[in-house]
Amino acid sequence: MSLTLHYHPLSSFCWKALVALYENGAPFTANLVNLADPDQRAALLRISPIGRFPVLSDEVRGEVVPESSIIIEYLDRHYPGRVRLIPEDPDLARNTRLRDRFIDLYVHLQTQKIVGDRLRPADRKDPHGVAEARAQLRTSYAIMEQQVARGGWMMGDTFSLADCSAAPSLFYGNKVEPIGDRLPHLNAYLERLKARPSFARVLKEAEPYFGMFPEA
Ligand SMILES: N[C@@H](CCC(=O)N[C@@H](CS)C(=O)NCC(=O)O)C(=O)O
Repeated sequence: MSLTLHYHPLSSFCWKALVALYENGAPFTANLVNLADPDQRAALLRISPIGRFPVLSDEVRGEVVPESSIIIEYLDRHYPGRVRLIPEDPDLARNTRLRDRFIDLYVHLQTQKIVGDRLRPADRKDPHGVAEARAQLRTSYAIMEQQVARGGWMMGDTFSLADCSAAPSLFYGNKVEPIGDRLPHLNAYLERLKARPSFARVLKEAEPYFGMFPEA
């Protein structure tokens, strides 16, 4: 098989790539990387020196593709499948990428900050950074509430890159900073994402690992 996704089933950025792969339908091999294992970490570092996942390797084209958004761009261009995740129209494509950036920077990374803080030793916590991340999440949720008020997907009727980003970001975001009852459109959007077969599959596959998630 040409494509291999190096990933971990609890990693939110890996979920984003997995949603895209399941939407797209391209066959791939999943290589679960345990970063706590020095050999597996070293193997990941050899193909991607930043040492983060997801990373997609493509034997046929001789490419190694890091970064979840870039993996989705790559799939859409070189392995276009059932669902196109980046619109053909250049302006719509730009706006889809803009939403993806917004979600990664202002939801996904803020959530990662809060989760990461839970893993720090008791004397190395960053309460100020966590408070900032929570405030950013609240602001981002309010903006997204407007963006999804009309129903459907992030860019309208068509599922896209922006929904691949939103699914893991909102799922984990809601765990660490609950969306709450005052944002009904965003809650409904998260429920639609969870019911989408690609993301439902990702969640199902992650279930055995949920015990590893650091609760507060
Ligand atoms: N910007 C990257 C972020 C990737 C990332 O932060 N991945 C996390 C898992 S969700 C990771 O590899 N963490 C391992 C570590 O920090 O050692 C992307 O979009 O793929």
